Amino acid sequence: MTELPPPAGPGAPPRFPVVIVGAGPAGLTIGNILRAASVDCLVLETETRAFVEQRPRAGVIEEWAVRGLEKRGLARNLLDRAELHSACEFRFDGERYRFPYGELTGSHHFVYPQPLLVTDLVREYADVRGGAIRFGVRDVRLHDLDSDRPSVSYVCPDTGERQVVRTEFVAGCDGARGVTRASLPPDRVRIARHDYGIGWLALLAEAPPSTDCVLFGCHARGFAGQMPRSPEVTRYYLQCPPGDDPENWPHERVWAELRERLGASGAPPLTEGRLIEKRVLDMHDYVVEPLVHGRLYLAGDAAHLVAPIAAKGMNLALHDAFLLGDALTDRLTRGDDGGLAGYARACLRRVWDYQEFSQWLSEVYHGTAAGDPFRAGTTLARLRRLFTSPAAAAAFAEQYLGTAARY
Ligand code: RFL
Repeated sequence: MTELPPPAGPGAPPRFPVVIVGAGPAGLTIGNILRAASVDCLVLETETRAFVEQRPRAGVIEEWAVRGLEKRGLARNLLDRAELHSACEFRFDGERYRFPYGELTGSHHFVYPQPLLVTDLVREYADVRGGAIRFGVRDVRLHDLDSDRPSVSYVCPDTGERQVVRTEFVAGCDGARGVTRASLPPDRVRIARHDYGIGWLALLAEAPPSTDCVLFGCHARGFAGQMPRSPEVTRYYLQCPPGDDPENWPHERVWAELRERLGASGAPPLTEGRLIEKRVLDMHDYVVEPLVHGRLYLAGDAAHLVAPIAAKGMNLALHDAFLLGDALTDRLTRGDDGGLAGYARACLRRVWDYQEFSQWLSEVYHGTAAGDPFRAGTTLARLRRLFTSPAAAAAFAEQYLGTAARY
């Protein structure tokens, strides 16, 4: 890890061409792209390195995103260790329907837990490519974004003193609860929001999965999902009221609901296990437009949140990061502004497409439990169409894998 360069003069603050706020998949990917081009940058992160390397999160990565990481030398461990998924299974009307999306598209999903990817990206950035990173910083603030001499300040965890860093560009990659989005002047941005009015109880069970693929149970009692994580640990989801208390879901109730909602003729029984994580996620989306203000460029969840319904958030974060990392590199090494000028537009086309797919899929998952017989009827028709119409199946597979030729 490189030390901060010495101040430009006695008492002058350090200067980095790019300051990246947030060490998640978006920020670390941008940092790695910049360091590969020998551009200096500083990553500021509020948590510790151990925390970001262990925070449980996503698992499903689309093939184009893996190829993007591979092209930038960031996918060695992922390609060695990730599981490949080429099918999922829907359960509705008491039956099982396997959907072989790999056969339809020739493409598959990679399943590689986000903490492992973050661990790989931190190591490559800090230990291999010599990138500067500060963990545990507090109270990050952005200054003079409208000028060509912006700066970022933070409270140093060691001294308790506020440090100022001069920069040319700020990458806001601090996720859904960060500070960079809040630095946008409210009269210059639009934040489009959607609330599904639905909660998911997210569970991790110490138990092997009951099938090798992802399961979606579309049931009148509510949605249930199973995502295999490893031979020992399985992620489950149960639809619940938004804001529900996880304490309302003791072990027996969880397993009874999972059995009911994922039940189907001929289905192997679920293997019960101790629940090691239990929290309620409220399903909502937002998109910030434009993603740019002065010298601040937002990327990943800081710029747009997509509920984990279709497993798209980290994929979009990586898409932004590839575009922004390359655009900043072009600007700082060749003076080429084209990538930065087109950044927001290029990101948002895929973002809105994925948001639309998440809404569509949400109705598939939750429509039968809406308490409205009309919605239940149209939802079941939508589900059946996936297994009776090759054109509908092909369209679903393309959106599920993000393989459209253009966005
Ligand atoms: P992150 O990963 O939230 O990283 C942001 C980082 O910024 C730090 N931070 C700050 N740093 C400095 N100053 C501040 N003021 C700061 N405030 C925050 C944070 O500590 C953190 O380290 O954002 P990024 O990089 O944009 O990445 C986004 C992804 O993490 C997210 O979209 C995915 O996890 C969403 N998601 C999934 N996406 C997929 O593509 N495939 C999946 O299978 C998938 N499954 C999921 C998911 C999200 C889930 N939850 C937790 C809602 C499953 C779940 C349960």
